[in-house]
Amino acid sequence: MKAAVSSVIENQLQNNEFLGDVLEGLSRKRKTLPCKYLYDEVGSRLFEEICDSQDYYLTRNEADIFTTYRDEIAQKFGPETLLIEPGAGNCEKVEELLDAMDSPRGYCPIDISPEILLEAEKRIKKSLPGVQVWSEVGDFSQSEVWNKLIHVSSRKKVIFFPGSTIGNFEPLEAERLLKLFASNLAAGDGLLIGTDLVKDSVILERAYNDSDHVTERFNLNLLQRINVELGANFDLSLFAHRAFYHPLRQRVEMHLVCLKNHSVSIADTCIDFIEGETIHTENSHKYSIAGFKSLLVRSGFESVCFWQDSAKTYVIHYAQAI
Ligand code: AVJ
Repeated sequence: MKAAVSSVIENQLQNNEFLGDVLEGLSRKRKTLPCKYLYDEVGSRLFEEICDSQDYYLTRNEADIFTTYRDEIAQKFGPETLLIEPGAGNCEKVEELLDAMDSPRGYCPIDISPEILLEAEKRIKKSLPGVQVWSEVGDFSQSEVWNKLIHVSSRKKVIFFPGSTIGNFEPLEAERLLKLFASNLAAGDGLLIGTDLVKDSVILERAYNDSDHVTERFNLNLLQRINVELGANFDLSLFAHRAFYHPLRQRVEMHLVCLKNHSVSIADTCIDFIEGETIHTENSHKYSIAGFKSLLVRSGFESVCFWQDSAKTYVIHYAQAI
């Protein structure tokens, strides 16, 4: 009974934060919504579908790197290393790596979706029964969830941050996040991080406008989520998915374009939308190798080495906390 009551309260607190963030973002002159809210249960599953799509090369090419260099990567870690994965999602990428590691101390996935974490934990315990798993539900960009992990002792820690998730953060935010990672590591602990390379805009734009329109559904699901969880009345047919590369900012921007003047009510607030204006829903920053190395250095790491796929579209960096 007690547990049920406290989970109801927890849900309300989370919804209040969600509502606050949504209203704040939509009351700006240039409307925006935090991209972390794209990844509810439906959104996380749609994102998995994006990763499987032909046009979205990132996941496939990153996986190539892990398949080719897993032993070399695991050797950099050494034995008895604890692997921590912020934003782990379905934890699919880690199995190969854990398998290649010499007596891993364990695995700590962190994610905001408890359903996805639970499923992944079950799968890992089955396929790698020797590996201890400690899952934490929470927002990895906040220090609270990291404090919960402090009790897990280890010889060495490596933070595993694949998938170009760092690209979601604007450069200063990325630096803040990497500093938060560094603050949870001792000198010599590692960071294994994937970044998408700057490249031809045609290839980039195709990756975020896939021909099966999964990215479109993923983007629009954010409005559906606001309808369901916050009782809003967004008409999804009045918004269109738009994603384009911005060369100066070195990022793909994802927006929802309003197709007709109208207003939407969310809780007790009415928000006006004008034809042609957009809600900015996500950024995916692209980095050169040198550009990312200098971000690592600014954030308290020293770059050790990096690996690339055969088509040189994508990079995995290994760095050490100083
Ligand atoms: C999960 C942030 C790496 O930016 O490429 C994919 C998310 N959004 N298609 C990315 C995403 C639309 C993805 N990241």
